[in-house]
Amino acid sequence: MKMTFRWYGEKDSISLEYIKQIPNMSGVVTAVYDTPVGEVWAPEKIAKLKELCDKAGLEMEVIESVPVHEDIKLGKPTRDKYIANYAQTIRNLGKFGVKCICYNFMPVFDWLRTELKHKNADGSTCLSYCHEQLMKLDPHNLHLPGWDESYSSEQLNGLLGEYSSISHEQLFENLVYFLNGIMPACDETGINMAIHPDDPPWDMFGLPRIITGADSYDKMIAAVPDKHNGFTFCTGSLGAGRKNDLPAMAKKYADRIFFAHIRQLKYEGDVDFAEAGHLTSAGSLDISGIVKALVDGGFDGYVRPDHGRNIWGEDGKPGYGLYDRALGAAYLNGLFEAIEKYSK
Ligand code: DNO
Repeated sequence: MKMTFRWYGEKDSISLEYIKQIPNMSGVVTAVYDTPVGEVWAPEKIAKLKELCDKAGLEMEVIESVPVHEDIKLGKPTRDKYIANYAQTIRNLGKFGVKCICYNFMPVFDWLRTELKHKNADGSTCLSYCHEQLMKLDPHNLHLPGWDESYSSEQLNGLLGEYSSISHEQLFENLVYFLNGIMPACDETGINMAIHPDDPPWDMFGLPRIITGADSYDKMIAAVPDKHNGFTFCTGSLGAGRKNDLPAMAKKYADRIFFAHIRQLKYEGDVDFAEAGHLTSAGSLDISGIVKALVDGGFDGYVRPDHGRNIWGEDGKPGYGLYDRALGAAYLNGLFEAIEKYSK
């Protein structure tokens, strides 16, 4: 496994120097943030990012995310142009040593939470989700910091209307069409495509969501068996779905899991949750069991600590401060080291 850390580019308040100081950090997970969704990422922009990483002694082998244009998800006639652009971006990234691309296929919205600074008893804050509160939000006017893309209310209105006729089956077919269109670029460059699960893994505001658990994984592999078609195993996203058996999934799909986002949740009732520190004892997910299952399954991909709390007075980007993610990385390093060494 290679331990990595998400870095939001030069605008990130956390420097590459600090990231490099976290023990065992092999590289960063980053993206070109100033190219509109659907356009080709220019080699010069990728080169600049890579140069910054090189200078800091960090690899840039994972990109999160290359966002997928809504026309592709909607299956519009313009999708072929956007798929060709996506394939070109893959080829451009391949020239700079990128090995894995994380993306998602969630219509319109990326991850959804109802509170970004939920106060914990110990004074720390975290992200949380309350379904009842979510139902009160206006999908026509939503924006969360940390989303790679967000739309004006006018665009949102148009998109929500367009999706009203898209079923789960149709959305899945559009995903397969997209993957078939980009697999040749992956075969050429060796880049692995790692789809991020829907977060949380259920339909939102009537929009279909299709990457929600083991069934979705089976369907995806059956539809596109190419070895470059795989997963970002996000424990927090999948774990919000109470029916998902994460250690079983980690073991079963270990060879298709190219990237693991490992984080903890604390269940509240049957649907709601708050995020928590990474330790197994801090929440409802069996983090050590998941790591053991990955190791047992022969997992050989990238790992990053995922959302952390804001602790020690840090006022970081929600989920993406330095301290708690660094603690998460340290904990995960320890788990992997111990399990790899003693449980074989
Ligand atoms: C949130 C992240 C997601 C993720 C995208 C991948 O913190 O896990 O925004 O980057 O869904 O495309």
